[in-house]
Amino acid sequence: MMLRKLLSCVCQLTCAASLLAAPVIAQSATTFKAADNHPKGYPNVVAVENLGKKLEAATNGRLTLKMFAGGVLGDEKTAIEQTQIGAIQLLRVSIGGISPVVPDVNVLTLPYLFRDEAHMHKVIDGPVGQEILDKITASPAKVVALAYMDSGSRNVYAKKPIKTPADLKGLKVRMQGNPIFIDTMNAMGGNAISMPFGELYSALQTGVVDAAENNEPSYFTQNHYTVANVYSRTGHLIIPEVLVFSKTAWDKLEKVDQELIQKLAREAQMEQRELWNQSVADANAKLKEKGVTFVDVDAKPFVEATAPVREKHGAPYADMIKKIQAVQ
Ligand code: BDP
Repeated sequence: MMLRKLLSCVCQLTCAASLLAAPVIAQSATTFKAADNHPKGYPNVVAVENLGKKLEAATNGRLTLKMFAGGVLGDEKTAIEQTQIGAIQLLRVSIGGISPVVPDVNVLTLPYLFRDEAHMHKVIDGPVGQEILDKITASPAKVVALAYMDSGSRNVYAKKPIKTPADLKGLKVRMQGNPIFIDTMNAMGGNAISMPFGELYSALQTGVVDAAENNEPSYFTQNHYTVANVYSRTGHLIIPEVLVFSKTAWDKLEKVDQELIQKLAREAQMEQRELWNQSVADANAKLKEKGVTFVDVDAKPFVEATAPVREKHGAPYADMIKKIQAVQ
């Protein structure tokens, strides 16, 4: 009798202890580090922050996200390396930045590949876009590709209008570090120089480069318009961006959490599109106010000049290019 009482007492204590322990485990929160080289308020940053808020709400604070904006965790190359080793968990990066580690995405970095931005949206929102995300995930790059973000069209900016390839003659033009972009600018008539985004403002200011190219929100938020005030709409590159998760961290997550993050990332892709459109309109208006000159360009001579780049670098992706072109 005594023994039975003693046993039941021990059992009650153990049960009580495990009940006490349970909430402690459930409460142990995980905070993911998110990185972006754009500043707070930029559409991509806002969309990822909102993803974080939804994640926190859906998991009652068990999974949270801390955004490190403005490139504080390093330039894109460094941030990718940090994501690969798991020091950063969620990274928004240009396809131009990730292509050196995942050659398959180079298909999206070819000049004048998309007919226009609407074509690019159809591709990234549909099965071809998903196929490319899956290729990134299946590659040895150690990242899980979750979603795309819009980055509009890239146009050349300099101290003078660029209407034809001859206008680029002798100009040193900063490009992202990718052989396709270097070949593209050289074919367009300029002298391409690659350097990290964060170094570009002072390079323009000191004359290390004469020109660069980017979308309107980047041109505006980085203050590049103050040192190169003519924006010529060459539209040579329409390259989306990707949201990737560190594979090391991903593999440690429960399936249900992976599915939740995946779903929220797709929502972020759609939310960013709205924010992006607004941000392009705002940047255009503010740049006009600041006295920037916008130049409309007939792209035909640039399209023709870059044909050898599409032929050379597009050869390994002939099938994918056909699929992209077939998207209406
Ligand atoms: C911007 C991209 C950013 C790139 C930058 C660049 O959003 O990720 O780092 O261009 O030119 O449009 O490097």
